[in-house]
Amino acid sequence: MFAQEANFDGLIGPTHNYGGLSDGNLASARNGGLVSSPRQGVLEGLTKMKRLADAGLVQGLLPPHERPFLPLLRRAGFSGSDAQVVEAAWKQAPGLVRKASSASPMWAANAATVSPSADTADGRVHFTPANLLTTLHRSIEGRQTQRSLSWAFADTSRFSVHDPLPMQADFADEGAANHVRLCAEQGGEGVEIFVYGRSAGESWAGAFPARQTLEACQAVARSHGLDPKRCVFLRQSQAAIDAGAFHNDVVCVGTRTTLFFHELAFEDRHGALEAIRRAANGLFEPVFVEVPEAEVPIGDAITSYLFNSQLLEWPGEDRLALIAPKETEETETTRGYCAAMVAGNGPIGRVEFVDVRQSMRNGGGPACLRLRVVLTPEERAAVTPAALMTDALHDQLTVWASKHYRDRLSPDELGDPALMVESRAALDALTQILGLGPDFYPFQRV
Ligand code: SUG
Repeated sequence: MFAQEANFDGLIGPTHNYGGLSDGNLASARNGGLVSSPRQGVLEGLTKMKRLADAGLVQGLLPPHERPFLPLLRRAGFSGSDAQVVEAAWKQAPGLVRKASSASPMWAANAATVSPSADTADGRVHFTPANLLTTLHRSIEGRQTQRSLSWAFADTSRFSVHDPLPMQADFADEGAANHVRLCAEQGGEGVEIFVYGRSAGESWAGAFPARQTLEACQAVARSHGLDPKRCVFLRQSQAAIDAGAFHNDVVCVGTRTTLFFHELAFEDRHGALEAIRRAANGLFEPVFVEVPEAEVPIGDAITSYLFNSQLLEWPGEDRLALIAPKETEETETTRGYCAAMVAGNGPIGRVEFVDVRQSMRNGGGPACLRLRVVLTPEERAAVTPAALMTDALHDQLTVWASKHYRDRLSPDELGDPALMVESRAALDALTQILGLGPDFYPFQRV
């Protein structure tokens, strides 16, 4: 059966800021406190989406979430009108307001783990929204993400949107950022690679948190109805996590038969590659493009985000294209590596650099911003049309963002109730543009 990969990008929300919220994410820590530009951020995202859509790729989007997230502040004991809640919380617990205000749902690679219909027992596309429980600011995403996915993939005869896994550390789950699918053809059966940092109950001595457990991966694989012999569970190396690879997609990306990864990505490198080969047996021969530490030190891989790129089958090109962040071009070792790689005759034939700096400063590259969903033509036709990018939607959203988004936002301004009012106006207008319905956001339900 023919199928094609679609990319659903998280539309960057009006409160995009640098809160310094993510332990183990070096960019987030380094840039905490900087002044952001929510408007520039959303426009960078829209430009990337348009670039892919213009090339003939299937491009979709997922709406931003409501921020500040008042239910969190109310649950923490703040009461009164919404403005009073924000004001009181800002006085007594400004850190909590910052966490309730992050635009982190933009990183759609963490929205869910997705299994295409060719891999699942019931022949539907399965989605498990990530619970993101390791960080408080992201732990509030799962339910709204489930709503977004149920909006975009509403046809339950073709799509199955699960509940997030239980909110307990044994089931820590960060979604597709720790998942790679390899296949001979997108529409054929594939090998699903799940990467975890720790096991449930294991004592963890790492410098930074391991955000994904083996048990979460296994639960997702089981509930998606995957064939156990086509699943691979790999342990991420502690060295990678300690160096700042808080998700596997900071050191690894794969498309079709190609796995592009850093030498230090996996704990047992040899065993990992052997396990992938075994799972692919009878389907395809995996092509491993391993980047040696001697050529690109892991520190450079992480600052440049070389691997946090979109590895795409580009219409009209016979080799894969790597859509990498500008920072990869600006880092000497990764620029050199890319130049040599495309000059060779390996599976990656072109590298294109895109500007997603607003997101990059929080540790989110081109690959973080998108959720990959492999769809047959029938499944694609069943996607809610407003979730798919068109020229008209791009133009409409550009005007919308220019009207509703601030050009500058400092983390010191997050306690301003006017920001909440502006953000809600933006989301109300977006609700109209995308036809999200009368009760998509919590503030619309009261
Ligand atoms: O979870 N940053 C995100 C970046 C997510 C990147 N996604 C993937 N690798 N797929 C995170 O650490 C920082 C927010 C702040 O500090 O304001 C943040 O949440």
